Amino acid sequence: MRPFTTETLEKTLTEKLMLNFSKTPDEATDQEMMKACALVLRDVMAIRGVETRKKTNREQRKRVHYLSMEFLMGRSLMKNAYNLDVLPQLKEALSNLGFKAGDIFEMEPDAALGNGGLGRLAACYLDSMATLDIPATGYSICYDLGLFKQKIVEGEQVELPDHWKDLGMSWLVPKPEEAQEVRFGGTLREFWDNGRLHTVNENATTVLAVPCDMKIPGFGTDHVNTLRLWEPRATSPMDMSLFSRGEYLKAAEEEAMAESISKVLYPDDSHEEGKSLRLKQQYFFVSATMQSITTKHMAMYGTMKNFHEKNVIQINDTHPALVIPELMRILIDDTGMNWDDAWAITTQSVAYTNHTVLAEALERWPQKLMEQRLPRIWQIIKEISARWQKKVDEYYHDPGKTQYMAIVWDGQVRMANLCLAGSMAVNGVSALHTDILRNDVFRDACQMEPWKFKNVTNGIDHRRWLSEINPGLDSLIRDLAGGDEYLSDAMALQKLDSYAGDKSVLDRLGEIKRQNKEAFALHAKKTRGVILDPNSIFDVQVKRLHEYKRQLLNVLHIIALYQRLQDDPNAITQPHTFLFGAKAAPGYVVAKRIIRLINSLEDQIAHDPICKDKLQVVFLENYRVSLAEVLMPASEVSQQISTAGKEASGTGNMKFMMNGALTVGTLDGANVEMNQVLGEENMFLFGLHADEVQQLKREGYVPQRLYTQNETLRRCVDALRTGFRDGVTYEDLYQRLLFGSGGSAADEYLLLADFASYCQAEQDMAAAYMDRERWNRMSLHNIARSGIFAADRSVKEYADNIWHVSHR
Ligand code: 26V
Repeated sequence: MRPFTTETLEKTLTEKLMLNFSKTPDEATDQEMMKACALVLRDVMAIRGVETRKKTNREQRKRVHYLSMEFLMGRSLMKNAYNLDVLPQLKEALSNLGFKAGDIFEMEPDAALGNGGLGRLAACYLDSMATLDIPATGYSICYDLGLFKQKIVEGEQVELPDHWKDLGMSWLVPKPEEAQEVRFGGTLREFWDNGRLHTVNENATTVLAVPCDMKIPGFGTDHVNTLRLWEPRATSPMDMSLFSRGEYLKAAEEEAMAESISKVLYPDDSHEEGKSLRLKQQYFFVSATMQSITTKHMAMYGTMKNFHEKNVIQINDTHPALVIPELMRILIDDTGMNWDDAWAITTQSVAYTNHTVLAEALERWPQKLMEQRLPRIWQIIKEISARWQKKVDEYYHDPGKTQYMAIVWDGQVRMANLCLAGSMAVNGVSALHTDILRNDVFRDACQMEPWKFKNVTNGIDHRRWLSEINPGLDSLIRDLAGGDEYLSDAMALQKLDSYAGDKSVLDRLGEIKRQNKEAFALHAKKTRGVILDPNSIFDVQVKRLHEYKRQLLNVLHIIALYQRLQDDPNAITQPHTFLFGAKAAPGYVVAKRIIRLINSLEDQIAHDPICKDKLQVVFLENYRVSLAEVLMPASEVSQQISTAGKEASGTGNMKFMMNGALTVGTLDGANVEMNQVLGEENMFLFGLHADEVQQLKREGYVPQRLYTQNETLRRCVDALRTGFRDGVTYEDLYQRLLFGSGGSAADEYLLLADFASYCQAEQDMAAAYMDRERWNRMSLHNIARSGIFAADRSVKEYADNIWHVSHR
């Protein structure tokens, strides 16, 4: 049911402004109006949230608890208005009150509580879970600072703090009455009572965890779920005895210590560092969450014996893996259960999703740190580890396997192995990735317990990533594919396929893209002062900067094009704009050098008259959800060029496809499944396959050989040494490609091996682009077949195959 008409919305907004800011609409600022909008929608969601909870309780439904260190939510105003079915009414009401809807939406800061794909996936799944009427709650940390803001200063990345809460707080409701106490450190005391050994954690430092809830409305339903973000507080706001003794600073210390836990989101998603504060973050949110869940369960059922029948704990990578020992602790210490019963319940409640096979991102914690910070948890992990080791040993009788699968080994706690032991399900995020987990990374565990291993290919919120951000395309789809059916059934997009021969439809599709490109060009001019040419191909690579994602391969190809232009100014007939957006982890030196290089190349090309109207490179500063929302609809080429076997899935690839961009890509992650639905003729594939990559590495890969043999390749790799007009040279990157550096092999990610094939794919793509009708037809097929990548499909698979919860 639509909660407002334009008129009632106008009236309610006016009242909100009055009550909260003592202003009439003509006095209110855009900021105040943005907050008023949030408050008004929040009220509706609050009421529906209560109804949802009551209904779930009444029906005693099983609940999903989605634990993630990251939820990359982006903005919420347009999204919530859309899902509550009042977006047009809101736009009109704002306009009637003298505001521009676009300006109001722009006021909202992104809630950037995530690094990249893993965090954005969690946000998309929240939307689908609510839409499918699944009783689900997301849990994370209410970071003060989200992912850093990126500035480019003299070609280099500079990180600035992201104070998102100043305005972003509007959606959050603190629930101090549901606070939990989390205990760190202290000592253990054991005693016998009633024939049972009891353990108590004494002299621990306690931190209060206060929930801040954000409501998540579904689309086409009144169902409203919750995202619960925990905020730490010192247990006593200030130690008054210290205070009265005049030790003011010491008193403030405890408070500062507690609150440091949620100060900042870790901005490195590539290298595990074993930092103590991150472990604190993990246990803080995991313990608060498990206590909150179990308390509610007990209140409702009065027993923990049926916990696994009424709850499922989904963990987003290993970051929340401490739920396993924490649930054991609660069951044993707080409810007096024996080990075996507690273990049976735990291992039927927890499900683990793996999101990477990169060894350097695998979480390991020093045993010492665990022991000191979480003594009781450490004790339980030791016991889990010993029992798991025994089981593995009895199954394999192979010391090599026992070591490989060990949870505690060599002074370290290996979180992935803890998850394998303690979960009922383990899933990869694309068919290829799951294959690699089954046959390689988790091979031994999979042989022992094959039923645990599942695949759920990732998906995206197609309402946000298509309908909401690309109104032109949305209206074309409504005209061709049965109105708004596709919003709740993304497979309805397939109906577009039957218009492949309809010239007028193809022209209209081309025209929509053209308009979106112009809109993006305007945006780029306003925000960055760069002039883009809408007649050129918009060829885009936006994602975190990682060597395995191979932004450097893209750069090498652009250098090759540039050098070709030097030799023959007429070599390029089709103007080409290469757009990049990427944040590098602040400590990832090589990634930052690649950003520097892209900026050098941008500058070089911009200042070379030969390139005018032919070639342009643009590095888009501060790539984030809200920038992706204007960029995706305008993109024509999607660069998905990771070394095969390295990208678990990719989800940007799906956003591009849904908006009609064509993919230049390797057979990696979800590109493989994309290729299955599209056929070779609707994308531009290149490069080694995952098994070929492995084989080449086994045989001994010698990039220098390719460098010597391929003249084009040699010339552009050499350009790294000489550098560009800004005087910056890239000897370090040259060395890394040809000889290796910093402990990594020469050309670790096989850029040189895939170079020739990549250039060919780019050439094929540019040729296809010249035939507008053919291109638009390919684009139409991409949109038509993207339905499978809707998050609704993924979430249904989780619900049916892993969670066993009912859904719409
Ligand atoms: C790892 C680490 C390790 C160091 C500490 C901080 C930190 C934060 C995040 C991560 C996660 C890395 C894994 C990840 O983001 N994987 C991506 O997951 C996407 C969703 O499944 C998938 O599409 C991408 O291919 C995959 O790279």
